Amino acid sequence: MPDAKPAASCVALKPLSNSGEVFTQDFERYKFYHLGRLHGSPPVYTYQALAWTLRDRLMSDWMNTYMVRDQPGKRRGYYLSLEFLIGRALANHVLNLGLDEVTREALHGYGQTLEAVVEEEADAGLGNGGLGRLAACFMDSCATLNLPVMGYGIHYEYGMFHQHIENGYQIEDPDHWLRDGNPWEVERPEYTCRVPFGGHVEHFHDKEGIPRARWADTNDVLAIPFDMPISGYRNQVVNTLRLWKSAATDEFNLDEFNAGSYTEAVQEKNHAEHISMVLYPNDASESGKELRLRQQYFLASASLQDALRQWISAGNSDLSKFAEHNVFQMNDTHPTIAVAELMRLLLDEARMQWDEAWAITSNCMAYTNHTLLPEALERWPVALFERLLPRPLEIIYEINAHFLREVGVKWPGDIDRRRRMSIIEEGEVRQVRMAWLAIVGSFSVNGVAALHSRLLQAGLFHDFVELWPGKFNNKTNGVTPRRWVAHANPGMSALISRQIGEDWVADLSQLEKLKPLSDPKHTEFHAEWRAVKRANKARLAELVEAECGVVFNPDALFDVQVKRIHEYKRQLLNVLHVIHLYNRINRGRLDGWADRCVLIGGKAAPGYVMAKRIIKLINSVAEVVNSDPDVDGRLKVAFLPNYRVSSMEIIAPATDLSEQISTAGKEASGTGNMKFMMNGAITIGTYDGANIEILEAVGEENFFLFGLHAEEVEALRPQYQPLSYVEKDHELREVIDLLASGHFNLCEAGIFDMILNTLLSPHDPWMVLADFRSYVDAQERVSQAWQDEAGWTRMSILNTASSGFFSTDRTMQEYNADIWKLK
Ligand code: 26Q
Repeated sequence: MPDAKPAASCVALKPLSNSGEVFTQDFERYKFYHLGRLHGSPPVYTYQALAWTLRDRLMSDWMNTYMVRDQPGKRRGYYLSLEFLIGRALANHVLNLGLDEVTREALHGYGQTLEAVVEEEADAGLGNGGLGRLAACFMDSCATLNLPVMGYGIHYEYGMFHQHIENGYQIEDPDHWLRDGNPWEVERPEYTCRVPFGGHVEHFHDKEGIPRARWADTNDVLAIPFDMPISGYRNQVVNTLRLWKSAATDEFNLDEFNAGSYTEAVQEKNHAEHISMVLYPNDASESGKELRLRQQYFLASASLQDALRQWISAGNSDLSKFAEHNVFQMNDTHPTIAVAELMRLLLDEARMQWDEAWAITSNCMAYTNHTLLPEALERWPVALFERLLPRPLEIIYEINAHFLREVGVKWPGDIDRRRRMSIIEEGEVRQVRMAWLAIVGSFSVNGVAALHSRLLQAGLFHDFVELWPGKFNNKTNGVTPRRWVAHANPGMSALISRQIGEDWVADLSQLEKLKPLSDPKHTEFHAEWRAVKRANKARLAELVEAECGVVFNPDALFDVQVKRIHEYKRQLLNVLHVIHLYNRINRGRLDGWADRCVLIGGKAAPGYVMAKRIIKLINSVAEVVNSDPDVDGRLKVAFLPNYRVSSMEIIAPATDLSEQISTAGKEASGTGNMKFMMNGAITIGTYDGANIEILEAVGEENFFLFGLHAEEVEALRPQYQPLSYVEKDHELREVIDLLASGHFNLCEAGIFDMILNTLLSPHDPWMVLADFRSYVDAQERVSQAWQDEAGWTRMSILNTASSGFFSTDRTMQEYNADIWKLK
């Protein structure tokens, strides 16, 4: 395939005019002359015309950024991820380009607001949760910091499913986010790659007598790239997120075709197109699914081929220098087949020798781990690998043989250690341990918060730390302040900018300057801070009423837990507290009461029965509480359906209390916790993940800490007796009794037995009841603190002011300083 000429020789593209007049003209040309829509047409066409108008304005910066990057000898980074949870793009580009006024002006003539038009864009939900959203925040910060980083992912036809609630139960609907087209993406068929699958391996000696392998009779799939622009904040940088779509080759199976089996021959085409059809909606490893392994290899192979092509097309001839100029950051183990794939490309295609290929591979791969749960560590059956990826499997065996030799030299005769560290797990079903492959093949391995990295190094990865202590490091997560403050919270942003100027948007540490204003003597600032929060709460209340039919009072405490539904995240603990509050109302124990609106949202993996039942419980409790006249507005409970990026943009700015209540040692980091903090919410949380760093940044007096610490959890586990807490604590007993009485499931007997049984089981891995008392006490401190308006406002301001560390700008600077070393 002919390559586009190295862009270095091109002339810089001239930017289009951003004058109001030209912008409006262009917008009208798209709306009327391109889309053929008149006044009064559905608003989605206004969105499309506006998106095209903006994309044109990104194009010159995009091309120019590309040209600057595409020079020989420049070092580049690639972020490999099966997920990019981007959300909407329009308002983000408007903010980054500084085109707010111009955009509003263009819309004004048509009686439409930017706020309304923005709602027409579908969320690009190409991710499950934290890990996928982190990748999107990283891309944003890399562009803002002018770091030459390209994202590689999959162009899923269907993103994260839509969730709706029927009779309290989660129902999943497909998310066809591309239905109305995607105005941002640019298809680049000229960079199509071929990805091999199946077949078998033939061994031979080449002309120099060197043993070589040929992967033969493969069923190839085409990978077609779709590029999404990633704009930096007001810096003329536009990076690229390249998403691969699978397609069949035009080579029909001729035998079948000639035998008259036209449909069978075409079926293969179908098979190929399935690879990029749908995102797997699990946020924990669900091993053994063939299509998922296909997706992983598809992404790894296409991206590496593309990076090698870029390297050569930029004018570099000597592959031996590849690792000096290229680095791949692997987002969890999902793309780590890349280690074997780069070896294959260097050995079989570039005809390198093993040692040289290994030196390159192991010097340009880096791996980020996002979980401590051993059951979530990816393992693939060797038999599946053998059938799908016979050549990469051979290479993995070879990598393992070299590696185990090294282990043998360091610990001669230590058979048990060899068994533990082997990339191949022996047993009834032999399996490839993807995390071990990632560690062995990478020069850097990091966790995502201080505690998480420490626990990884002391536990799961300990053998490897002993072998290569220098490889392991921590990179505490962050979130982008552009989306999560500047865009999501315009009221607070304007207030902050009036006090300290606008520079905080690209340098969040400047929020520190707000600290003096937290003193209640700044009555005016305090009042404005509260007014902004009040308005944001009114906006969320509208959403909750529209979506759930529940009326929230903006003057009550907004107590929010939004995240994937998972037992370790302990939405159940939250529900137990709600039931406890309900009991207090019914028994008239209203001393020190604070009115609360409890909002819970999140998706359950479709196959995760317990998570789905927890959703049902939340809805059932909400129904009972909200319809009980004795509650009389003191307590409201709602489950917000279809929680996604765009809902968090409304939720975070409106939250008073951020629920981060995982069993200590189980949440690797959390990132929702950071979005809430930036927006002035106060955290009620366990000593887990990045909560710890949040607490250290803001101070213990501005954080509601409760619960066992990670070491205490593990020490208690062998003798955990949940019934003993029920016996000792009459308020807990009241809660359990009410739940067991069937009060919340009068028409559906027994549906919550599975929940009661795990809560009361000594084997409950999440030890919910162990933290009940401590949680309820912390919630009581919350209620007291809420009633001191000035004190609460002070805490709120201090949370925002202390959140600078949690910008992904800082995270990306650390990745770059310690791992990537890009200019
Ligand atoms: C694996 C195999 C097959 C199918 C699905 C998966 C899969 C998909 C997604 C496994 C895990 C995930 C996502 C994990 C995740 O989101 N982890 C979160 O990462 C955040 C960013 O680092 C952390 O803040 C959270 O603590 C962590 O739970």
